Amino acid sequence: MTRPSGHLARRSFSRRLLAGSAAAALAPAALPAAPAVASPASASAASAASPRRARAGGEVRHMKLFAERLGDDQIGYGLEKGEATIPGPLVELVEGDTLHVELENATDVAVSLHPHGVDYDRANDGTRMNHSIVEPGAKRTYTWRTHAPGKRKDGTYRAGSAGYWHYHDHVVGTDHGTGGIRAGLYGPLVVRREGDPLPDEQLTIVFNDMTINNLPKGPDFKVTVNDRVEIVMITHGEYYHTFHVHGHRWADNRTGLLEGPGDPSRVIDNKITGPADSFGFQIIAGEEAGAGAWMYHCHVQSHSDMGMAGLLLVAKPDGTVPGHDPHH
Ligand SMILES: [Cu+2]
Repeated sequence: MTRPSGHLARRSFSRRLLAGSAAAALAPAALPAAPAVASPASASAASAASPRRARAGGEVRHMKLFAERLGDDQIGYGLEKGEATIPGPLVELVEGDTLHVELENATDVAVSLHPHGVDYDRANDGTRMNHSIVEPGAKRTYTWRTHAPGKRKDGTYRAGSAGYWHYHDHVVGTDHGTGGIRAGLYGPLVVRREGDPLPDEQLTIVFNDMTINNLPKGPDFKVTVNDRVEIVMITHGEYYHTFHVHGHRWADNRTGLLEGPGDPSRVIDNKITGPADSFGFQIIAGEEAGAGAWMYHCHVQSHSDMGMAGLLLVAKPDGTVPGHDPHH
């Protein structure tokens, strides 16, 4: 397992990541990685107003990713050179969209991009076996396609692409990308269905071996009470974990949202998750619990005791978090 050394260096790294994810969440329409937003409406017009909804699919999107070393044996994907993060940038599509993503390899080892959940052919598999990796200094464009649900000619039902998915390297270290995933080459991939509610804030939490987002202690995330917060939860590495967040619950289905009073989906606040699993859900921050510092953590007790825990800081509109002592 990866137990990173260099604790102090890692904390400043964490703050940089936090700033990056906050910016992405506040201005989703400004980023090529977040193309599901129909218009750059005010992101914090939360709670009382009905949520913004995902636009119709069918668009052709282009984006660029860089892979680069971050020091301390970490490697990340980023939208610009020098801006790689762990996890990598959020990629967001609507069913029916096609994404052409160019990967430029600024590292000294071959890297690749392998997605879960979307449609791709052999040339876009991101594996050495299918000759779809990127040598140091080279570029390659991967094409991912998505589709809406429908009926096959034989009358059976074909699932759509919508879901909380992820992408990762498949070649660093071994032909399974074991070294790349361990180093941080992974990120979230959200495919929405037309009309799905859009969040005000998005957080990605990755349990990777005994780290969260490759940090030895889970990062804290700050949102505002009544924000519609979307959590994308991904697991990588060697272990099984359980994901728990305090004060909030979600439905164990595609979106985490009940579709009505008769929706039979089980409502949970804890979910077992294993390597390469991913799920996501939306919550209204502090809906029943109120503003405060709400822990999220792996509920395998030894894992949380070893650092797999962080805070969902739900601030009051004035920015303060009741009961939270940031120096504790
Ligand atoms: Cu765990």
